[in-house]
Amino acid sequence: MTTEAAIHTSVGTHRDREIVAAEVIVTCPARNFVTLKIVTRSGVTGIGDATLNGRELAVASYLKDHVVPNLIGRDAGRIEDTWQFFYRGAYWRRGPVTMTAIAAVDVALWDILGKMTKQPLYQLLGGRSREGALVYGHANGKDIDECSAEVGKYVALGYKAIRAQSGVPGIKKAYGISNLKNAYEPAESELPLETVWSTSKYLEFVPKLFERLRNDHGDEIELLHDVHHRLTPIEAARLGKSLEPFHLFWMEDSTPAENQRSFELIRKHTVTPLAVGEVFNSIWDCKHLIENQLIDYIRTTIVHGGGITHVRRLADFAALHGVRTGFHGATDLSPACMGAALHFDAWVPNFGIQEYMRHAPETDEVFPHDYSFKDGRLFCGESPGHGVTIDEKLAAKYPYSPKQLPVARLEDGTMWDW
Ligand code: GCO
Ligand code: MG
Repeated sequence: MTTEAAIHTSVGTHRDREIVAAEVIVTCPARNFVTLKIVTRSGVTGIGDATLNGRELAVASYLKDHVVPNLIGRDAGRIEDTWQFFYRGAYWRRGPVTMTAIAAVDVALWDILGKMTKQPLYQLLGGRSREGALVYGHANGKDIDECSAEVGKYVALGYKAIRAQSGVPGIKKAYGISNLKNAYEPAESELPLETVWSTSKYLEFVPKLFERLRNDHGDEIELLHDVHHRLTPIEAARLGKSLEPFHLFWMEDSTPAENQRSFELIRKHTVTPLAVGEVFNSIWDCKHLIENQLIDYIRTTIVHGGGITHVRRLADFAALHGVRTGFHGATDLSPACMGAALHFDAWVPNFGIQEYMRHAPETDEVFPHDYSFKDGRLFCGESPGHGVTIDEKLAAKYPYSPKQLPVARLEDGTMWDW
């Protein structure tokens, strides 16, 4: 027996593990999703989410044209080496398209490893640190009354943590407010919808919203809010300070974070906990934020952060600095990402919270999964791998539908951050 064979007997021989096919599946069951499916010679399949909202086909092309040809013939068991090949081996590194494509490969390979070893993914990561992951749902309303009523609905459903977004008087289409009844899907149109933003109106309004929510729903429920990159650092500092009496679980993405140092200023002025990072793709996007303890929660999740292999490094680095995870979990991340994220959440020692925006029934049908919700928590299942599959026949019935995210302008027409 060669050394190679001896080391890997529990997951078959090198020949069994050889990748013989990799397929990119684009489907639109209520919204667009890109999925990578990898198949080994022994017939084990794994899937990974590769969805980048509004830029789906860019990732599909990156995968088809540049990744898949490099996968065929590779050993599916060499997850780390494959990650390094696509990241370190590439001259053009990082960025959302590349890191989403790498994530899809990585998650599909972890899924395969789970199936080959007959272990749920959390077990491969080191076993459970908790049974279920605390999640937060989305209460969105066109005004304070409606938003408070929505918070009430989530409380009744058993949620312990709720993100609250409300329409702002004088702003026609504020972030987070939907025309749809049960979901918020910002990518509504083929070309970006132009929205108008007013910082002064928003800053006046938000403390009133949270004062009312605390009055209506008490102090126990965790409340969160997403600023969605609209403020300058000093404005974010002001908002954080004015929200202190309502003790939010977090204030999210209060300012764009290309300049990580801008959080030094916010941090100086407020003790409202800060969350950031759903648009980050690697440790390098948040290294300064984390090592200087400028944030409390890191939101970069599996699908946009290079997969489990890289996000695990990010989470370990965050743990050294007292930063906890709070993964992005909007509906534009597929159930395949949610499945992997929930196994990660079950294991990661410095877990904080998991976002949970429920998918449409059509999405759930195309991606059968074994995770479930109970008493404000999501529980990953016990099936081998990450527990999410794709029904390819059904997926084929929902062709891609081009949609882009909106843009924002100030009232004088100046382009702003959406
Ligand atoms: C969140 C996000 C989403 C994003 C969407 C963009 O916190 O859930 O900010 O609402 O806007 O995921 O693709
Ligand atoms: Mg957000």
